[in-house]
Amino acid sequence: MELSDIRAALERDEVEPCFQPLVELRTGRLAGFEVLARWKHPEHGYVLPENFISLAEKNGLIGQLMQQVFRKAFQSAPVLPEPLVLAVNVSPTQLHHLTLPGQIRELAEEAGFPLKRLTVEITESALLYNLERAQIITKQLKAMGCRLALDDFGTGYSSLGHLQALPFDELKIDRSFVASMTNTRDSRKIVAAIVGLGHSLGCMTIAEGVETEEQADMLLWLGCGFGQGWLYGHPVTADKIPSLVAAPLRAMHPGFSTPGDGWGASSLEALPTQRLAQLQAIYDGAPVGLCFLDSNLRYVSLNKRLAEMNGPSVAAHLGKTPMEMVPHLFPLYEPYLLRALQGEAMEGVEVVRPSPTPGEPDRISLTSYQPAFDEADEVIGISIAVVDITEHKRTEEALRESDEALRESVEALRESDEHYRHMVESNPQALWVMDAEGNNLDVSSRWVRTTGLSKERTRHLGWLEALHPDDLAPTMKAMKEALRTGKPIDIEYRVKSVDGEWKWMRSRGSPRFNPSGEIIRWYGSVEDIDERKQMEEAIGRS
Ligand code: G
Ligand code: G
Ligand code: MN
Repeated sequence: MELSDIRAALERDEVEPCFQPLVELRTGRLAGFEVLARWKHPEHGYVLPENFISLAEKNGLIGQLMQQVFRKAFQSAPVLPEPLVLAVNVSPTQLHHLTLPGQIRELAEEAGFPLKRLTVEITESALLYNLERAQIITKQLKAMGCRLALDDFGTGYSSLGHLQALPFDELKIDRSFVASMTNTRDSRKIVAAIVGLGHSLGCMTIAEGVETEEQADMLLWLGCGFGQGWLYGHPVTADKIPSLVAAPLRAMHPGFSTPGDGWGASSLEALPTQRLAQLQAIYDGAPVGLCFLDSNLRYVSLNKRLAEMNGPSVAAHLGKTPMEMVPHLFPLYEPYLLRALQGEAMEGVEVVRPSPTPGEPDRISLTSYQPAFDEADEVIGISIAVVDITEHKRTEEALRESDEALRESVEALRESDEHYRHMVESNPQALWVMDAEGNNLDVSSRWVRTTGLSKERTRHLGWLEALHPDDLAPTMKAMKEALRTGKPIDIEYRVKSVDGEWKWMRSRGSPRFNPSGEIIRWYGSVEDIDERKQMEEAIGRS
């Protein structure tokens, strides 16, 4: 292109605006258009700005070019309903002319386009020549009601000083980052950082060059507000605006783009809407009441569980304060809320609150308060988790009670056991227990004292050791008979006592049966009948 060509183009009024949609990522709503200059060449068709803008800039024709583009753009105002905006580009060289704001105002007012719906895009390089003058001009633009956007952010100097020095409302993320974001971790990080920067400065973020659904998903996930690019539409001439404005909302996510290899490292990483759905499910399904209060103690979000605890619906809480929602409980919570607002985290705060149903016992809950901080370490809100531990407390109490009862009965048992033992030991008869096969299981200590045979030696058939050899066979016979028939035992035999004498004893016992009639145990006693025997013998002799 020659200088004469561009001059001729301007004279013939061949430079025109094209309009590219700006779209809100979360909703797909059309927010406005960026105005991009095109030279409608009689032979070459539409010529792109890269081929004529810098030439116009170098030759002092940019002002004239701007007038031609802006005037035509503003004339589209009638087909551009509220609140759609127009974003226009001004070249770095124009930011030196203190007349720029006045020119823009004149052009807009002439066409009846409201300045508050105009965004002026400035590239960072424009600020390098003369920051002071740029400050004056941008201040004026702001005073006129225009919004200011920093264009192609990330490619130029990206000086934070510029961001601070000029009153930007929007950051436009350069399309080079958007293009590589889905494949390159670093680009993704840069985009995330710019979005974060935008959030903390209170600037809207607009991603340029959005071409795929995958990019849009990721941008949304990173928190970027707006997008611009071929995915939403190429720059079009003014006559196409009405159909774009009338088009139905872009579905937020018309079918998920298949996550490519570039989408995170793990296939488990879900897409933003799925992620949100998952988080929401966790939030609502938690067996814990959860909410977030902003620094004015208004409910920003809460889960169903907490709404149930408080009574009113989730929606009824939003924007309200605990003082309004649970006035009777607020005095209990207030001290903790105030401390959390001071930045203190508290856990395990036990609160007793009256039951929502009258007549029911008090509810007991454990509450934790976690302050949320912004980048400047200021508390921006409080995250609260509430667990109802009433049932837990009740079972704990019941457990303690039953524990006590158990201890008491054990005590009683032990006592009765002692009574029993005492009874057994003081009994003049020796007591024994035997199984169904005739094995001795236990004897009282009187047997041990009488025979000198320990309990261990007495066990099984050990007791036979104490018997007089002559009495062994008849005793065994009688025992066998009793075991077979289940009839009571009643036998007499001599045992060798500790002092070496033979003593007559009488052993008697009876079986115990289980419910099906089988013998499970024999219980019996051995009685010293020696004196009686001797008397009988004496009588018999006399
Ligand atoms: O759409 P595209 O190829 O049209 O834009 C190329 C570059 O030209 C972009 O950086 C854009 O900011 C710039 N540009 C487009 N239209 C104008 C305009 O009207 N004035 C100025 N100064 N720059 C423009
Ligand atoms: O003002 P700025 O430099 O942002 O101008 C936008 C430029 O980006 C224009 O050249 C425009 O045609 C171009 N553009 C707009 N959308 C896309 C896109 O989705 N992909 C690519 N590669 N370029 C785009
Ligand atoms: Mn731009």
